[in-house]
Amino acid sequence: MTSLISITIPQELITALHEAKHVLVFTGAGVSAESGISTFRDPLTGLWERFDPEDLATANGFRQDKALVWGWYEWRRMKVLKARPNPAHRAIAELAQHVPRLTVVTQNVDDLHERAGSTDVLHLHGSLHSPRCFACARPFSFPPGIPDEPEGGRRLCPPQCSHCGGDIRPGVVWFGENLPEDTLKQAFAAARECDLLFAIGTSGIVQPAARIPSLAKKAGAKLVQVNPQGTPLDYECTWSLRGGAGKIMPSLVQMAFLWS
Ligand code: BJW
Ligand code: ZN
Repeated sequence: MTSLISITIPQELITALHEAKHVLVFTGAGVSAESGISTFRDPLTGLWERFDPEDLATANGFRQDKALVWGWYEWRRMKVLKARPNPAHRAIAELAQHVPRLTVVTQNVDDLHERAGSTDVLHLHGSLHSPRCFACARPFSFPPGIPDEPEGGRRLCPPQCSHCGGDIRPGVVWFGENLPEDTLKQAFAAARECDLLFAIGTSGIVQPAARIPSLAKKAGAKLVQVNPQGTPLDYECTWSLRGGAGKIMPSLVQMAFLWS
């Protein structure tokens, strides 16, 4: 855990955390921002400020220019392989040790939650580390090591499937594609069952993942948002904690469980 930081956490939230039977932690790109991984929509630094999602994050974009898309994802995979979990990822893993049940549902395609010690993480938008064949969907294994890609990526032909010769695609969910059915079902079930939901570092606008906080609220859960900026979730949250997740989450866990 990091050193003690003075952040105001409402006592009612600490009480809700002590009483919670099932905590759902719903994360987005902002939880990895302090590990040096870019978010998508932050002004100036977000990926969609510099890159066009139509070209890079759709199946059509891949069909039109496979080398552009593959090279971009290899650059992003390299960034993640070089990154380390930050205090927010570690505090979430720690929190799981103190509550009866905790489910992590992430929209992120990195593995920083797992590397911080969280288990059974539900990845709604797939993973940079699980590529598969674009034609026959068989999984592909990356060779060991960290690719060395220039900033923004370079054109790079995707590898070929050893079974059918098809092109290998990134294992992420692009716009217009369905989310992994079983994972989505489990995430929606957790939303209906939890009594406290943390929405951490997400703009909360990409569907169907964005339904998760409101599903939880409708089922009676209290919602907490951790984000330096306002989002549409502000209107649904019981508590909105403004600031970076890497400061707020460790403080919260310390106050709730490590000081008593
Ligand atoms: C911090 C911080 C710190 C910063 N601490 N916080 C019109 C209306 C409604 C829906 C649609 C529509 N048009 C199209 C759709 C559907 C579409 C959609 O929702 N689009 C919206 C943009 C409108 N959804 C889909 O297409 C989904 N599929 C689907 O619906 O299938 C059915 C269908 C079939 C056929 C046709 C149409 C539909 C699939 C969505 C897949 C999303 N994929 C991406 C890319 C993944 C691969 C990759 O990584 O490249 O997933 S897009 C991108 O957004 C990525 C993220 O997971 C996702 C969510 O973003 P996230 O995590 O919230 O990041 P940001 O950047 O938005 O926010 C970061 C936040 O962190 C900010 O609030 C910061 O303030 C905060 N922050 N620093 C805490 N230190
Ligand atoms: Zn194949």
